[in-house]
Amino acid sequence: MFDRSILKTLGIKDENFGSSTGLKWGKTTSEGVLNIHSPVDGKLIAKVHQASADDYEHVVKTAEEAFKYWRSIPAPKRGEIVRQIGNKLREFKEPLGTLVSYEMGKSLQEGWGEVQEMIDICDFAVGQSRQLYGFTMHSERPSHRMYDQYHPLGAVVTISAFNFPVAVWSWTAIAVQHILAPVLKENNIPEGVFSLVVGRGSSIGEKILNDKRIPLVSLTGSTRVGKHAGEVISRRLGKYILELGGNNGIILTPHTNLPMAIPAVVFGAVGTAGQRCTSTRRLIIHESIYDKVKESLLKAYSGLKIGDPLDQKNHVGPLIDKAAVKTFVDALEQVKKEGGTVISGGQVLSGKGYESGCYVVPAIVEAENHYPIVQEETFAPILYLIKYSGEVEKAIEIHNDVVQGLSSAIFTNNLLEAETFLSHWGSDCGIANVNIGTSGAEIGGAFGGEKETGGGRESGSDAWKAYMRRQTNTINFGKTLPLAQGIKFEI
Ligand code: UN1
Repeated sequence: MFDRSILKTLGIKDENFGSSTGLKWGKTTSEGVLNIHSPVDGKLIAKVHQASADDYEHVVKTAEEAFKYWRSIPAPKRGEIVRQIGNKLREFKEPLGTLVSYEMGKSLQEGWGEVQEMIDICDFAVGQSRQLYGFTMHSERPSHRMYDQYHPLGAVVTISAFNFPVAVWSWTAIAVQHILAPVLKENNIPEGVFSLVVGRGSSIGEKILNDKRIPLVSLTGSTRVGKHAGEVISRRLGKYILELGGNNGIILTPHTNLPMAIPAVVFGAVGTAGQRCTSTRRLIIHESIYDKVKESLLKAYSGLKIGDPLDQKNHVGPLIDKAAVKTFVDALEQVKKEGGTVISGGQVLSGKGYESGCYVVPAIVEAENHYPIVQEETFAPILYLIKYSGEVEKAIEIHNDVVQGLSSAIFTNNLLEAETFLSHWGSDCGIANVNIGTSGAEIGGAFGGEKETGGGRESGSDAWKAYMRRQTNTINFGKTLPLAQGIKFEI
């Protein structure tokens, strides 16, 4: 049961506006209203009036102005603001995580985990604010010094997806904007430093992609949307970071520690009801352990509790909406046509507790990697079991034989297999793990993937560099003007 007083705690009203520059909100009501229903119980959570083109213009102009102020603040002082934001998120972790769970349908544990991910990123950014290191280089010219610096880039837009409404670094949630407000106020941060626009992709989205005032767009979404965004932004030579679809696989070799692997596979496949970019979709199993793995998974799946994600006894909540349920059902129909066998789950649940029509029983399917549907990312809890024989190289070949390249894993206690998987002829993904699953990455590592996943790294490690403007500086502290490459130019 969702406690509606949480909405009040988070500043969510029955009707909300879709744009904000910090403390101030737009007032547009003419652009259509989004009725936000929970997939948990089908009830209306709140209404959001979409932002207009004028709202967008106002937000970007305000952000441009704010940037002039914000860039003049030393990085560690900017980091101090982020520290305060992290503390505010700590304060609101429970209600915000609960709202994420209710609005999106993921389990309460995962909802809270998502807010924890924001807090971790804040902590990371605070430290980073004192570590914007660049290289120093030796100049070929006498009495010259060279180094690089990282400067603020400008107004950056993050377009985020429904499955991680707050953690995939976004300020796009109305609740988050409200949580930040006191920090902005207490520190006299001008309007425009943290803004929000909720609007239609076809109007506001296109404006962002085409807007020369936005030097960088970081987008999490489908490959279809990402390809379009990449094309449009490239035309204006803007920068983008794309984190798109994954088709993540786990390899189980004969040297797998099964009691450890099975929970990792199940969490990867059914966590967030299979709606993470990092969800486990393909399990590539050595023939010698195939039957045992299949049996263990069937047993584990039969114990899964499906229902209200706010009730902590449940493992699996609803899909985001009925369209997602249809995609799940259609994919299972498709895989059967292509030769696959559904060996567990696949039903759409109805009756008490399932009134929203968004609950499904996670499915296990015996399939082959080359089936067209297996090659696609279906954003739903479907786990394909794929058999391999021979050495680990064969499993890696199957694993890499998809167009996506986000997350991957191998379970093995054999050093040679593990290292082969991580080698340059191993997994071709942005994330490759040994003895842990494909989902639930820590924020410290670079997050993103190769091939049709888009190539971007949206956070972690040195991903910060992409959000900054790099500058090479050469300083002449001599009294003559030697040219590089030994060129002589006398006047
Ligand atoms: C996503 O699904 O878009 O690794 C992001 C994970 C999370 C992030 C997922 N830390 O599963």
